[in-house]
Amino acid sequence: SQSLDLRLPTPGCYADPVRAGMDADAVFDGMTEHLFFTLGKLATSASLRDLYMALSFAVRDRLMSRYLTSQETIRARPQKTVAYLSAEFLIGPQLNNNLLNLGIKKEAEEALKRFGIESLNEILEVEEEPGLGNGGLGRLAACYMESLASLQVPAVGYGIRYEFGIFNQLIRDGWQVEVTDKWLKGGWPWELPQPDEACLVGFGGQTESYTDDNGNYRSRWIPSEHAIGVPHDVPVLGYRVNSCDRLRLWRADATESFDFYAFNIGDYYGAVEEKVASETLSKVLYPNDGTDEGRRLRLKQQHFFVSCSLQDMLRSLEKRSIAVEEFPNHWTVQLNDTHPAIAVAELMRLLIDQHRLDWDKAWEITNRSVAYTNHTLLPEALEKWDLSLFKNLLPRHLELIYEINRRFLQQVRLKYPGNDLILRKLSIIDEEGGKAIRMAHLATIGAHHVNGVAALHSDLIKRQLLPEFAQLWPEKFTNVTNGVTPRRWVALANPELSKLLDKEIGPNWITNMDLLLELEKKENDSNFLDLFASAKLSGKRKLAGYIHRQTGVLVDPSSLFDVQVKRIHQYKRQHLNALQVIAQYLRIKNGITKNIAPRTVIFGGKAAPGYFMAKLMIRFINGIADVVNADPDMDGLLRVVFLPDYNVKLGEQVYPATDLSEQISTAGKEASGTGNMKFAMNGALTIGTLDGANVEIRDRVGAENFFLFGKTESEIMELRDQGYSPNSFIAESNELQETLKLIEVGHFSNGDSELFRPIINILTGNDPFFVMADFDDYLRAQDEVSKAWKKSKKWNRMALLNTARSGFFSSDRSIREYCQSIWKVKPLPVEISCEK
Ligand code: TH1
Repeated sequence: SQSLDLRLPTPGCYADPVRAGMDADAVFDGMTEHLFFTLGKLATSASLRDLYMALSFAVRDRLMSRYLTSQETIRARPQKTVAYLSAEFLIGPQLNNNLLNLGIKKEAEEALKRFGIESLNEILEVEEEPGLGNGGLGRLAACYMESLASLQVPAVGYGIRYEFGIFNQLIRDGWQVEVTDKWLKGGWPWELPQPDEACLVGFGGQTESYTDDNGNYRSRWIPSEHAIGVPHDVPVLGYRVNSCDRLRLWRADATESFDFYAFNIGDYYGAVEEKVASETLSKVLYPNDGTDEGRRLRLKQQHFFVSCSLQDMLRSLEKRSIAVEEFPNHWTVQLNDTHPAIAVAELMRLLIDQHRLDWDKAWEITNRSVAYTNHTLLPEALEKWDLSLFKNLLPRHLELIYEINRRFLQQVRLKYPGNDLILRKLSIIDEEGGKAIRMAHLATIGAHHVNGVAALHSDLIKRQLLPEFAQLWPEKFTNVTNGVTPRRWVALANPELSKLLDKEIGPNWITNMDLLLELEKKENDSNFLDLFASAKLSGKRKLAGYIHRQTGVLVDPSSLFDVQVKRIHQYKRQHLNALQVIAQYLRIKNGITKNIAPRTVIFGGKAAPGYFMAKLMIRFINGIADVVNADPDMDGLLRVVFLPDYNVKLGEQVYPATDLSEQISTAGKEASGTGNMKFAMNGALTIGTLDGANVEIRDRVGAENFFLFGKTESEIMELRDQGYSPNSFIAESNELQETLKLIEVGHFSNGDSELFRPIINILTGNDPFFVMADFDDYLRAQDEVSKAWKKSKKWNRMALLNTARSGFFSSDRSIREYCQSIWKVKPLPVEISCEK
């Protein structure tokens, strides 16, 4: 073994300096080697894509010593690791982020020059982003992984390697068209498949009872089918640290043994079918953001990745000969919404059926390990599984859930004797209508902490969503306000602003966003305000170019860029914004232009393919855009743009270019929002309701630097309880009447008065999201915006104060809070001994 050791790198030094040097020469050599040996290309005939691949492999090589040393450090040091379980990780493009966090952007640019590439952007352009998430929930998971690594906290993100992520969106004749997202075509250089760490997962079949060797009654599960989960690992490097955590995404494979059996009995096609069925498991992401479809394949996906992940955690203990009873000291398992909530039952099953623990011990371990984050109060988003479907797919889990529920309700009975109503309200089983499993109840009972994602939201969880649970376990409920990573959303997305910040306050803001407060001193410094504004203008010029290339619309970078980018949903009220645009259009048509600021109103976002109203809202916005942009009366005053295919990459262009951030959801409906934070950091002012994290953004940046409008959550509730009638609000507003009239006569649909009828009907019918109730106040706030825009120095000061006071919304702060109050984990610095 002595001679073998000599051939291995020394511990803490896995870097081969020849292959992984950090200077431009080494990066160039790495690229040349990868072109030749990995890609089979000559440098002379390499395409942009070849160069992207070569640079990515070269950068990946340079992560490897940090990645392997980090994994080895975590393995060797008995310290708690975070397991972040999420059905979505919307990680975005990887190359630029890894260059930034490694600190070799300049070197890469230098190396590219030798291939005749003048700008790194040319290469970044060709990167496919993995769309493994719908929106905020998936992006939050990605920001949290980046912050965990940057804070040097040992962590694994566990999820699914969907073969097809969120669809690509085309706009045809104003309608959304969905196109499959083939992100893996041509190979994705950032993943490391680990087939030797595959896990087996069962589905279906039945349970049977038996007596074990000690004479105890037990249940065992005989699944009728299996799938294999193959981990595909993505290194997640922290910012300028050695810590490199792991995102472990499971791909579903068919099981070989079943194939063999079928071959022997001659059922070749049957075998292939089962293989196809199990590979379907990780085939596609469900494109619903905040609506639950209750589909069997979705539950299968959830159990698949949760089971693989828990087996992986248990195996990590076994490998180190750590007793399974120690699980809570080594793993803290965070459930990102209820999508992985089956973990409560699956961990119990693994502990009881496979590791032979008794119920009480298994429950103690489960409860000490698991915590649950709720991300929505919308009833249509709360996961409920039809009991017969659940039993059919996971019969053993159903038995365990019944027992969890029985013991829990026993406890409740002791506390509230004779109160059957409260039992019905708290039960995991929903008995109303067809019986169903309420996943939020399972998660809440199984977890040691339940948190919401903004102060208001966490409060509403206690008051409205789970009041009986909050009364039973007040200490369990807490808040961790969301955050976003300043590395991607400022340092990488906004190089102009970053340069200015570096110059003014030094580079440490990137890891300590509270330092931005020093900018407050500059609020009256005209020189500095001009520099701040020109950084913004440069972002707007770039976006204007992109808009022209994508949509053919010419927009004026000196106009107010008024932006709403997020999933299209009625509760987010893109139609409220659209109505406001029509009102402005009418004013201009009527020659009332005195108080109007020149605006470019920009929309972007995808609608769930089955969500008719959301898709119609996209058509509606495009109908308005067509009319407005073709009307010479609007020149220099109003432009409307719908940006197709909004995703992480496009977000990186949009946030730095925005003056006004639209955060206009019905109060009480948006749990937090995270786009709102990205805008504020980049110096946009917010027009918004008192909803989600808007409340805290306004508190931090100052009410005078925020355009507030709309009914509060309690006013909305009151209105609803009184029997809300939108028509009473319409009756009081001439502008609203004129606006609705113009839509009804088909002004934005080539004279077709039917096309947008469903929008009119819903707004004048029961208007579930109180658009009519908030319209006038919204218009008033928009007038305030226009007025403020015209005093450009004042605007720039307000914008600067938004950036200066946005530090709280760094995901570093959120992650520190999770670490201290929920996970009880500490950083574990990683040492690399052989690098300079
Ligand atoms: C979002 C919330 O709507 C948003 O307010 C919040 O900022 C974000 O999560 C992060 O906390 C949600 N996304 C989903 C997606 C699905 C189901 C529920 C939610 S809640 C699929």
